[in-house]
Amino acid sequence: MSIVTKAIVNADAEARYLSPGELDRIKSFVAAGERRLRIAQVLTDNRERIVKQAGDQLFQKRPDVVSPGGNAYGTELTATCLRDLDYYLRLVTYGVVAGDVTPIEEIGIVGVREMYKSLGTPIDAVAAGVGGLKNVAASLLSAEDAAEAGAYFDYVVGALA
Ligand SMILES: CCC1=C(C)/C(=C/C2=NC(=C\c3[nH]c(/C=C4\NC(=O)[C@H](C)[C@H]4CC)c(C)c3CCC(=O)O)/C(CCC(=O)O)=C2C)NC1=O
Repeated sequence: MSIVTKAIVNADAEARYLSPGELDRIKSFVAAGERRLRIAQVLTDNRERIVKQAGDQLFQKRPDVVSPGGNAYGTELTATCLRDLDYYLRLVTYGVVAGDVTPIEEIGIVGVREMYKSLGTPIDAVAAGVGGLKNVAASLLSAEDAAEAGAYFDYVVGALA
């Protein structure tokens, strides 16, 4: 949910107009809109490269996951692992655009620990992979934009840690 939707839901629950504070927050949200869209555009345009480089970094750091017996061993499972990284990059673009982590949480965090546990996927390695996405993405963004995007990657890393 974006902060606009949230403010409206809250105000309507009390059948009232948006408060000055809510209008102020919406004003800054709108003012920063161009920046958020620019960030989402860069991440979207470079998604293949970001995922590929983050995957390479992860498999260097954690060779166990792509070694025999590893959860991502073999062409097919390695591709599934990279697909998961791509999922998280996509969810980060949703968060950036919404200015809110709720879409990331609802789509990609709720229930994910249990899921990875049942798949035998080392969740700390998934978190490390998302940390890699953050670093590669940062290299494509200005420092200010990287900091903004970084908050959403950090949210995912924290939720998986
Ligand atoms: C958009 C929200 C969303 C997420 C997050 C998601 C994750 C997700 N990852 C899965 C599998 C998997 N995920 C991985 C990922 C990895 N293994 C490792 O060792 C690495 C650390 C890591 C890559 C970074 C692997 C290898 C599988 C397949 C496991 C198997 O089939 O044995 C599966 C099981 C079904 C399938 O194979 O597609 C799901 C549902 N699906 C979704 O719809």
